Amino acid sequence: MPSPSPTEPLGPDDLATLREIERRVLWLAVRMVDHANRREGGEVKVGGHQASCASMVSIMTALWFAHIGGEDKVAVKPHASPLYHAIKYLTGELDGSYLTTLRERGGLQAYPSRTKDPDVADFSTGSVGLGAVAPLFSAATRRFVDAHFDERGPARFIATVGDAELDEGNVWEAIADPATQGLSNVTLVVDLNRQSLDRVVPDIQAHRLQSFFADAGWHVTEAKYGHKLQAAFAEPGGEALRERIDEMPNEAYQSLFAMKPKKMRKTFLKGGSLALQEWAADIDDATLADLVFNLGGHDLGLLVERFRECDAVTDRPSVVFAYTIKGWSLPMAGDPLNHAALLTEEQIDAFRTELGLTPETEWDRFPTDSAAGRWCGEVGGEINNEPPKPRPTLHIPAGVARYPDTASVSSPEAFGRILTGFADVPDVRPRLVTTSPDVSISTNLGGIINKLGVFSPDERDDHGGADRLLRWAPSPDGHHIELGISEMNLFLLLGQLGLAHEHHGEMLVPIGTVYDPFVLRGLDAFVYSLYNGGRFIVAGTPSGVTLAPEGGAHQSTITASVGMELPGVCFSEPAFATELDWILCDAVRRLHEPDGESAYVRLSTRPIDQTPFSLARDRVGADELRRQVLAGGYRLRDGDPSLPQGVLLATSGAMVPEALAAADELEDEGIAATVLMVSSADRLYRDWQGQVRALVDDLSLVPGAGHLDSLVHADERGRPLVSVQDAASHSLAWLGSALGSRQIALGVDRFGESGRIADLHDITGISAAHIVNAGLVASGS
Ligand SMILES: Cc1ncc(C[n+]2csc(CCOP(=O)(O)OP(=O)(O)O)c2C)c(N)n1
Ligand SMILES: [Mg+2]
Repeated sequence: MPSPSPTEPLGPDDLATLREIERRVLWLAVRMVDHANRREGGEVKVGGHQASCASMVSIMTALWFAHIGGEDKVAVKPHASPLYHAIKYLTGELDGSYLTTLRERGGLQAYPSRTKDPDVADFSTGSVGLGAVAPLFSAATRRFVDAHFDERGPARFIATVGDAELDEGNVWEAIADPATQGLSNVTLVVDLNRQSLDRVVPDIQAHRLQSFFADAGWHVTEAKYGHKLQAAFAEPGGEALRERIDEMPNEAYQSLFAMKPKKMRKTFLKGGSLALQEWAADIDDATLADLVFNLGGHDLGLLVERFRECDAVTDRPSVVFAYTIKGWSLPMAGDPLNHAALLTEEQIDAFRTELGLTPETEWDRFPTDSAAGRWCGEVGGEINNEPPKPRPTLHIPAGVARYPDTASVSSPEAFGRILTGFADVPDVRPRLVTTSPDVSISTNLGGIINKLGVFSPDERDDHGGADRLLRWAPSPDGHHIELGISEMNLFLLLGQLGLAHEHHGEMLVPIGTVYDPFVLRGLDAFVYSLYNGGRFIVAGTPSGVTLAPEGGAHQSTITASVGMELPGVCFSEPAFATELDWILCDAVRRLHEPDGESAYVRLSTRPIDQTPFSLARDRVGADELRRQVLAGGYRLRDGDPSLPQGVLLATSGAMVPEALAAADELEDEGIAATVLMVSSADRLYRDWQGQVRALVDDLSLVPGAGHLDSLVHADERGRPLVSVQDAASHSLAWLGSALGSRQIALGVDRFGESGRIADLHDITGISAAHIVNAGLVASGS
């Protein structure tokens, strides 16, 4: 903070300057939204949230201009993004030309975006509840980085949160998790305006929310009554005023804002105690209104006091419940339907005039020689805006584990072995961090946990029995962060671990595991973390109906499509140990590359005979096979070239045995069957799409041949195709289009149930017999 120092109380002059800045921040934010909605040529409503901005303007002014600095990181409430840009503009960190580009192509994004806004937000926000806890996971990441690398300077992690965001369960999952305990550098500031999108929340039960935080071990404080109200309470008879305000239902209190002072007085006093009437007798209407509306969330001095109080707490995170007014100080204040309301042109003119601005000066910064201008300049200089240094280049071998060529191995088993192999790679070991929502052992993290240990900020005892195979003695040296059963927490943590380089200056290699069906349980956090630019690896294990006895609740089907369709992550579904090894080593390498991305591997507990893979390697050589695996596919079995008729079978992951068995049977019927192994449908699809899109963009280009094409020999071209995957049939159903072949797509398009593998393959139509029949139908036999 520039002036005064963090320990000095704010004097009257400071507060006056801060109030001037607060008013200008609100003006710029409101005018930005107003301008966006009055731009020429708009074909749809542009939108924006002036009331949500007004609600939070005091909190954000107090934070930026009198509290944060240096390395601090803040998540901004989604609908307050114009305030953020207004602040960045006033401090000189954003060029003025952007102010008229809100919600426009190449301009300021509707909601704070790390990756697309020019004044890079620390955290993207938009899906309510996620930004609310992202700083908590960033602080957990900082704690890990500090424990494993040189300790960096202090940093505070702050979330500014709409009160309705606390309806989202992920907030409570996050604060309850042991992995987020004790993070005293975290402060969550709740903008308690008792309004959400559609309504005044009838009974916000702030006290219940506060006790949730307190029960989770947080320091809880309030900015409820402003200094004026507090002074009034202390006067003789003032207690009656407090009683009246406290007892009023939210809706009744909110309705006062729309009233003229005289009517407000009448309504407020009606139903109040005799003592209240007596106390109010000497107070004029305007003063009474000023008092009744003097909430702590708009008292800059009080807010700063609360933030400092939170800083002084050294053993747990803090939350400030700041009582605010949605639409504060604007004509729409407190209106239940103000969420998307916009000021009229006349109201904008009046606001501009109130600030002494004109249409010519309305976008100006403060003069640099004014108190407000100096303060803004100092804040801009104080905040660390350095771009992060490039990620370090990690030297990763092609593979880190070896398997007997003919053994039967499941992909999760291989996964466990490969992870322990990473612990021997010098560039990976110090940066490796594994995490799992209470499924570490069943997802094969036991080996790496034994090798590198469990992380905790302090040394803890291993309470396991002496005969336990697993070493579980948490310490600051450990590399595994165990979470409670919350897939939202898993993906939020992975996302923040995957931003360690940008937020904390040290790159990590985060690897998470989750039962594949429950990827969907954390999907919004998965999307969020990718949208933020986080880089991490996640294994969905085990997956599919091949997990036969476990039944429908644990059998994933649509996750393969989800993995393929999500941007920012490369999805793979390998079957063989070495195939997975190459893919994971490549995935770690892709984490640091400038155009890199995250990775998602879908695994199956079914042991798979490795012989076909060894044969493929012998046919084309290890280097070439690896190139093909990483390009998305390879030939696992060649069809008999002497047969006149043939089909192509394409498969992924655990369906290899059925595909190979069906191929043998089809050849017995006189139909040549080539088996294409799709190691990454995502890579193959992107490659094909890339070719097609380039042509669509530029008709003069000569069509190229993609990797998929290169897998099909000249004499096989045009042959019908049968795809089969232990996942929704749709996920590979595009292959026929890409190859120009007729296709029958087999897959799991219903919920599963318990049984043996053969039963489940039979029930869902993906058995070898189904593949054979599909081959016969496709080839017209
Ligand atoms: C996950 C999600 N669900 C729904 C929405 C739509 N939405 C946008 S704002 C809002 C209410 C926000 O209320 P609050 O957080 O209290 O913010 P404020 O009152 O300050 O505007 C909702 C439901 C969203 N952005 N994200
Ligand atoms: Mg609200």
